[in-house]
Amino acid sequence: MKLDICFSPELLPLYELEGKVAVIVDILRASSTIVTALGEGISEVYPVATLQECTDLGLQLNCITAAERDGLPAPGFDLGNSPFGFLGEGRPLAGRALAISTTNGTAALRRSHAAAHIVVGAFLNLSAVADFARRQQQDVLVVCAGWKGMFCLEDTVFGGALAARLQGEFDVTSSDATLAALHLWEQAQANLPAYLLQSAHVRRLNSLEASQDFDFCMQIDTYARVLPRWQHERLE
Ligand code: 3SL
Repeated sequence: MKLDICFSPELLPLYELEGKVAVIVDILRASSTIVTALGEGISEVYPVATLQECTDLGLQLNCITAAERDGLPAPGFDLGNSPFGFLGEGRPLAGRALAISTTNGTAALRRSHAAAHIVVGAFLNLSAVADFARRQQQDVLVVCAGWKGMFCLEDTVFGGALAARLQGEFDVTSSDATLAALHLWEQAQANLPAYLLQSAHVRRLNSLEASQDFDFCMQIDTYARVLPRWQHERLE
């Protein structure tokens, strides 16, 4: 089995997804937020591409709606794209469904539909993703959501962390993308927050006063058993 990394959804047409496990990653912040939502008791997540779909689903299902555009909460929805929206004393949103639309993360998910299995990965659930990959015994493609089609450091470092976990069981050396991600992870692992503080999206988040989200998203395995998995047209 092989683990490969697609640095941006724009590169997806170059990859085969059929018969593979696709791991969708948007560390800052969509995949971290979705993992947190399910970890805090949200019953199921409907990732949608457009704001209109998000509004419509909210009405149709009477569910929580969350939406972000350009890093800011989109007006007219219950929540933005912060994992802190799902945290709180007594898990106030537990049992509710969620419709969510974000700039890059949910779009990357929708574009990976041809894969045999689609799961959502973040540092917060690294072990759950690695365990699932081991159980499936199929090739893995890490799909980095990036930023508006461009490379993102934090998503790629996650790919390196997953490759490091699966080294020995998966071929992680035959793709230059995976080799590069492994090298980045080697640099980053001693102090992940310090390393990723230099990334462009952190600067965007800082300027949007969302830097507490950054610290939260850097935690490894806070939700080690939570694996958002695409089934029946939703993540559960
Ligand atoms: O693009 C996305 O999907 C978001 O995760 C970006 S942000 O972190 O909400 O700015």
